[in-house]
Amino acid sequence: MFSKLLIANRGEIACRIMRTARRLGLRTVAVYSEADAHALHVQAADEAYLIGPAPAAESYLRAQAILEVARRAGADAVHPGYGFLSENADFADACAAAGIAFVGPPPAAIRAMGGKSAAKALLGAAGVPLVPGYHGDDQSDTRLAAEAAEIGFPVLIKASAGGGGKGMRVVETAGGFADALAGARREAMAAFGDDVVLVEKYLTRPRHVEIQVLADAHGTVLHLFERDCSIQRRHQKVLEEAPAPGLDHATRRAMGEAAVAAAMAVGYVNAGTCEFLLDEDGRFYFMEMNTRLQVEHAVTEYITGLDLVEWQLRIAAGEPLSFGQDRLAVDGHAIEVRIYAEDPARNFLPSTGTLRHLSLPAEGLHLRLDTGVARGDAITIHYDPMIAKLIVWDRDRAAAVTRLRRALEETHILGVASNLDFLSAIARHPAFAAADLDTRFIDRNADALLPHARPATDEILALATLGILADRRRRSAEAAERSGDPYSPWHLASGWRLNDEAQEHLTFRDAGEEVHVVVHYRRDGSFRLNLPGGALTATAEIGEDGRLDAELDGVRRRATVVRHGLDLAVLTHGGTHRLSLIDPIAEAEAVEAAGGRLTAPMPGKIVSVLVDAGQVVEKGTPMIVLEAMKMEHTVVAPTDGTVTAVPFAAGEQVEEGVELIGFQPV
Ligand code: MV4
Repeated sequence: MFSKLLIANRGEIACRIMRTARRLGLRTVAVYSEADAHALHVQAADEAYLIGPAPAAESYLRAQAILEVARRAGADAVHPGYGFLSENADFADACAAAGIAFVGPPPAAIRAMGGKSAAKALLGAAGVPLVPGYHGDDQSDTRLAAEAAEIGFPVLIKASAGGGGKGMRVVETAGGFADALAGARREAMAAFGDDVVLVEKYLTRPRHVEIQVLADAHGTVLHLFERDCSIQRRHQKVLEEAPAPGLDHATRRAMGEAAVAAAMAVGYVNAGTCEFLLDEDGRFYFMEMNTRLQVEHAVTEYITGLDLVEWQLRIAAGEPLSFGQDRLAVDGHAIEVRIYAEDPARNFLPSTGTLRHLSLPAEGLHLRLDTGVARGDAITIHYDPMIAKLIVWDRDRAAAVTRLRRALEETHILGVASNLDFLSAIARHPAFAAADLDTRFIDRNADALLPHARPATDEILALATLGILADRRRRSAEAAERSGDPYSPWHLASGWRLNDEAQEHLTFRDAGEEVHVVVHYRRDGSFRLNLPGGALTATAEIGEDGRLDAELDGVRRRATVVRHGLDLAVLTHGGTHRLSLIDPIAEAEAVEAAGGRLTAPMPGKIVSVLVDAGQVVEKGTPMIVLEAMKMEHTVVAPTDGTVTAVPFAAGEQVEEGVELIGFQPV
């Protein structure tokens, strides 16, 4: 076995590989870009080496720089993970030339599987079932048109060098073939510099079912059963599961044997995946082979009990597999979802920002989290916006689906947009529960899965309001503690007013509309909330982490209410609802953040002071509560900055235009 492993990757896969490497007693070497200087994978490694600026082409794709680190560190093996250099045969060759083991397949196998046409020609000869079609060298228009007519419409034109759907064209009739061929060639040339195409019978409702193979260097080739990855969006996998629901034993065995035959035909060694299309009639067809460990390998690990990275390392170190096909069996059901920083409401645009809030469910026998980020980390444009993979396992699919739903309810992310609500909608959808799967699942159920700007319910509005009130009360109590005069009535965030019933008007912007909530403060510390749909009596307490414990007309409710500036997020088991506070003070010209002057826009009385001079505050931190126009207004920090002066105490009158708080933006 190796003694020191360099992981030529980042994020969750690097952390995951290091976890196994450490367990096997290997020392680990990380490489990182400037953007990843504080990343988890750098912290997790025994040694870490900077290899360049953030762009992958200047860091994680720099084969020579990585090999130089391997030499300097004295690594005897390199694991490429997935993506980056993982299917780069030249890099695998360079490792071998440097006397460093490449934890992956032989370069010849990578090259053989690199092009669809050559792969299909090779595997077809080995008896692997292929979609009826043409993948020959004669690329003339007439030959391709004739082959399409022979296959029968609809046909699919695919780029041989392609992947991820680029250069694909569905052709319904002979009349459309010439234009579609020209378009597919143009796109293939632009994307891959290669416009060789193949033509296949178009399967209208296939499932994507792939087989994990594991082959050692001594001629043993096994399959570790299948994964169903049909739930994809624009050829990006969203949810994967093992085993494939409803796959009968005969098909499982036949598909596994086909994958083993494919691996043998290319002299495969190490972990790899054969992708198949499973048609509605139960027939399956080879699509392509991935010569690397896949993102979704964890579901296979769960149902087989194997650590695939461990066996990758052992195989690369020359060890034989210590078990045969007969020792492998499917145990239970596992489902993985990929949590991405992308915004479903903006057509899944990648979302960049800082992970201000990242709460993930507890791991255990039934739940695994592979992540490479922590709260406070930045999600940038430089790399794929993966936040974490959440994997659940149970004895059968129904139980696993239940666990998935619960786990997603307990996952909360703020600071970047995420696809969490989209994943929850899939997990809760009846078609998913019924395993009504095919590669058009998302398209078919888009209306139920994709977000619509749903207005907040009265309950959500109440929770948002109570989050604000309880947080203010908490901060006032802390200020009272600090003031040395804890019993001053001015530290009560009770909305108390002289000769007037204590009340406050809050206006929210929700789903594009203004919504009003009137708060009546009650002497017993409870609140009466007038909401759009009616009134209710409520009490609430909130912790520093935003966890709210509320009672609405006697019914207990838990939520997390997180605020940044005027933006609020109410996180409940039903998902995350975002809305923002419209505060006349915060929105009026009163807050002159540019000059750092926070002045009173009108005469008023200081109700409570929530910060101290010298305190460093984040944007949005409530700093002072002013009563004006018979309403309370909270002045918040307009940017990150430092409180430089607190000229007034609770209870004091202030004239229009006086500076309420000395504030120095960062
Ligand atoms: C197909 C197909 C239907 N019929 N081939 C998508 C990209 C590449 N992996 C191959 N793909 C497909 N090939 C024939 N003859 C449908 C797809 C396809 C697909 C396949 C698997 C998972 C998701 C998909 C989404 C769209 C289309």
